[in-house]
Amino acid sequence: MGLYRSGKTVFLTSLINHLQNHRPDRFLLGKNARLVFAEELQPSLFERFPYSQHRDRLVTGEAWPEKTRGVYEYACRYYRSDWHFSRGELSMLDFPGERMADLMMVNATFDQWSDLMLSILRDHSEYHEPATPYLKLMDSAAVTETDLLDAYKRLLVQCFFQYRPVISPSAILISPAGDWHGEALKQGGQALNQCFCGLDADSQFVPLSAELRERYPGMRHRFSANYRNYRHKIALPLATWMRGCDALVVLIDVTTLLAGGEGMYQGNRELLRNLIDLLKPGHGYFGLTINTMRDILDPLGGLTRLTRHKLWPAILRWKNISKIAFVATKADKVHESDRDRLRELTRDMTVPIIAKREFQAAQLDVGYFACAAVSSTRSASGHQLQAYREPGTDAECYTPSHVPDNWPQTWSHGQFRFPNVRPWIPRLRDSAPDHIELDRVADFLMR
Ligand SMILES: Nc1nc2c(ncn2[C@@H]2O[C@H](COP(=O)(O)OP(=O)(O)OP(=O)(O)O)[C@@H](O)[C@H]2O)c(=O)[nH]1
Ligand SMILES: [Mg+2]
Repeated sequence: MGLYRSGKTVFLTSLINHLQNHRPDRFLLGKNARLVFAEELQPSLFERFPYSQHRDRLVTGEAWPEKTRGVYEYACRYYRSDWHFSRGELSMLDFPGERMADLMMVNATFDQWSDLMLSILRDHSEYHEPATPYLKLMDSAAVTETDLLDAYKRLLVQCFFQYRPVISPSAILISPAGDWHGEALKQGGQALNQCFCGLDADSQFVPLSAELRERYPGMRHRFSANYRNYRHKIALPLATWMRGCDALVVLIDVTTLLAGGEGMYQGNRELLRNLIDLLKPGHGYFGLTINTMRDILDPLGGLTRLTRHKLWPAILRWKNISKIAFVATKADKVHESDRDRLRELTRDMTVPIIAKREFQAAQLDVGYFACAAVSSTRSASGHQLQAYREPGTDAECYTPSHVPDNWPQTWSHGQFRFPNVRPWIPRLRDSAPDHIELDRVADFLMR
């Protein structure tokens, strides 16, 4: 998982390219194991991930993949030279990063979601400025549904302009049918009239304070019903899939967080904290910790306890997220001498979020990586990077910012610069791109 533009689609495309055409000298797995790709499998729940389309666009258009607008799954079967009696099956998901904000709906009723959204808007300084008109409107003597919808839409659009990630319902940016409104919103004009806070124009909802919920029970009732439909259609399928995963890869674009300023960092971290709380990595169904599971399943007397245990049907279906990889993406946008720092910043940002879970669940493996799925620069002397231009022309040279040792106490938008570059990828489809540490991430996940 990762926010919009964090690099999910590029990550998956490059990973699939390497798995389908594995070369141990370029993609190290285990102790030099060879992976043999057997076949692509039918996705279980979502549409098929358009791998070839993304791979071709990288080469022929020399352009990065288009923004993802739907939920896509890629599944395959493979063999490994260091496994003699088994084969592996891998299933991975790609989705629009904007949908991450809706995952907060998963365990919440409309009232609870309202309280959570309003507490983020009130208590987190990075939302104060865009949220003030909406919060003031809720405190006024009389409000109408239209006024609230209008003000909340404007608040979400301001958050989008200021790169704040908690924009929910995300349908305001990507409709349930997959129409991306971001570009039109940037142009201004009438675009906002075509964007809805819900499944469609007649099914909208916005968070209501406890006081408004009491004062306007009709409004609360309508919004609750619209919220439930939205949650069911948009948030639940994604969350259910994620909760059934063995491993979670959290992509964090540290270069963009540095370039975007401290508000962007804080917003991202808060959202990540909420999502980790929701997915409860290291816990099985019903929130049992792995320690409890192990105790119940202990071979000395565990079986007796298991048969007596009320939850045994659930335990037999037990699945949980037992690995998390926190991955700083686009590591090729920083000079090679700075890449360890990129990994350390990712660690500093996420350790406080995951530490409690690691402590409670003895079998939660956490890894930290600085990775580029399609490494598109070459580091040169004098802290310079060479970026790919066109075949036959000289590579362009530029100097990116230095990555700091620690997250600064305060920093502003534009203080750090890590320019975007074009993808540098072999034209031959079965030749996978250069990468940085993508194999380490894969090895961690597929071990
Ligand atoms: N230099 C470099 N840039 C990358 C890499 N991966 C992603 N990018 C840049 O990041 C942008 C976004 O990458 P995507 O993979 O489309 O991001 P996403 O997380 O799928 O975004 P959404 O579909 O909006 O959720 C790309 O258009 C590139 O500009 C990488 O490995 N190296
Ligand atoms: Mg994408």
